[in-house]
Amino acid sequence: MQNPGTLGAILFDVDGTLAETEEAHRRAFNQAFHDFDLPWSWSRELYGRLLAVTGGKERLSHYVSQYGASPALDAAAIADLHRHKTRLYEREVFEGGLGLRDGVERLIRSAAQAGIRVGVATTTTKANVDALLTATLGPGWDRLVQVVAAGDMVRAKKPEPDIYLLALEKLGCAPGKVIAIEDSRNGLLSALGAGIPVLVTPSSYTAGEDFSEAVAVVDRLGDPGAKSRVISGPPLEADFVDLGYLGRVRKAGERGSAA
Ligand code: XBP
Ligand code: MG
Repeated sequence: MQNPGTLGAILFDVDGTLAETEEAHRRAFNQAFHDFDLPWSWSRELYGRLLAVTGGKERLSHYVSQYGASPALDAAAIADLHRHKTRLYEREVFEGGLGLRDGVERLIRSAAQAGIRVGVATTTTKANVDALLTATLGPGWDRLVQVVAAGDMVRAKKPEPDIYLLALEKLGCAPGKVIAIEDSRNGLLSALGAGIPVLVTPSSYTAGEDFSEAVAVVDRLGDPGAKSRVISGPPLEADFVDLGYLGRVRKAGERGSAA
């Protein structure tokens, strides 16, 4: 194994980072609107704008209050609608439509072998994390991903730091020993707010966002045969992101925060 430095843990964001999930979320929202007889439909373009608000229930409330969507559902009706959306999303994930992005499974498995802990820190609902990880890594996924900080476990979602602070508490790890892997500016700000250096792998909805505070930005984590390209940050020694690279990014983040 390459030297990961003093890397204690890796925290992955879920939507857009573990997998390209947002089109499945959008389909589930639209199917839920149809099933609840709501005259709403979110296009890809509109959904891209709505993603500025993290969390499905918060996104629905924002749509009602800021876009004048009618009927003006109250919080209880939004919670009902969102529960149905979650069931639809889980079903789609279990039916097998989604795979992990390049390099995710490789990094998770090599971290387990190296004794580096792995967790997720996400605004999405916990049930969605269970579904995605069961469908992709199998029912024993919790031996590989030991910590889940998700959705309503905290009061304020990304870009606030709360979900990363909770993940750190569950890991029992200092922020300087951890690296976060994120795909969005909201996620980047959330991890930085908790003192964690960040590697960004932009996703289909977030390419083009401002990641200037990230220690590194790569187009993908990559795999043998799926070369990763560094957009900013330390150069890669291999063709793809490995534990050695994550260790160097964490160290560079330490120097950056001391500067
Ligand atoms: C991205 C999100 C989530 C999903 C929807 O989360 O903002 O809200 O779009 O999930 P992350 P829910 O990138 O932090 O994983 O409807 O379950 O909230
Ligand atoms: Mg994300």
